[in-house]
Amino acid sequence: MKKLSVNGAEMPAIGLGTWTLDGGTCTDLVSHALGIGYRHVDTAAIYGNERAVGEGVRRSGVPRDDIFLTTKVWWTDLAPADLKRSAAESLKRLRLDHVDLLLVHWPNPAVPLAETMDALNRVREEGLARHIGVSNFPSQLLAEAVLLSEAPLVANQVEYHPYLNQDKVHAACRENSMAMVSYCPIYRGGQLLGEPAVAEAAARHGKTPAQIVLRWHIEQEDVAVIPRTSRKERLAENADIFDFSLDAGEMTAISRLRSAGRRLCDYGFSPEWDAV
Ligand code: 1BO
Repeated sequence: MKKLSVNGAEMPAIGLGTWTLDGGTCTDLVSHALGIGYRHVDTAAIYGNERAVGEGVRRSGVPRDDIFLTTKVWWTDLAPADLKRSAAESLKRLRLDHVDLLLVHWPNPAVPLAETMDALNRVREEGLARHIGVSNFPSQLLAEAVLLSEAPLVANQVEYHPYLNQDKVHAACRENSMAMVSYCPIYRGGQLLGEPAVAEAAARHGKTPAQIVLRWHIEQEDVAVIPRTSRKERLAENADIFDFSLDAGEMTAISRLRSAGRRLCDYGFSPEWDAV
């Protein structure tokens, strides 16, 4: 499976997103995903499923060192003492001694970014996280976070799919040798998967429309993708995207859909997004 080398981290280009998964279903899916070759799993304190994810990791029997596991600190926990407590509690729920990547889940303008980045670095220094990064950071704020961090940041995880242009965030990630990790990578499925640019590429390659969209992500430099599914059969389908490639015309046709400018995850606490 393709890996991204980003600021000292080796991140598998496809991972299992676990947002909205919980309990036995989550444990089963994580364990099954690892059993069929996934080596990247994404969770967060706010998802409420870290216990189930940790159990899935153990049940899979895959050596811990072979797995790239990400968790995140919620935006209300960015003051230094809260961030350290949140990271320690995540590890306790996961029943692990470290994660591979610890992200600030969303920025919080009420807490000085310098303090948050310092706390994130201390947590890394203490060995609770091998690498650190951010999520939902627009390009300018990402540049500030990079300058404030002693250790290089390895990823900015953002909503990204063919209905949303993230060129500015992607460029900022690339300037800093970071991965851009796409969540909600196939939007809501449905309409996007029926778009002629996607459906026609699917017919040409003998792949499903979802596989075409996931491939569109990983064709882009230093982009990783974390599709979530609650269906086991979809796990194999989502990962079966490494035996074909999209040509420039197909990439352009799908990328043109980004003029739609649709964002699924926008909340009262969201930062000011990059203008397109
Ligand atoms: C509110 C959670 C967004 C994706 O991690």
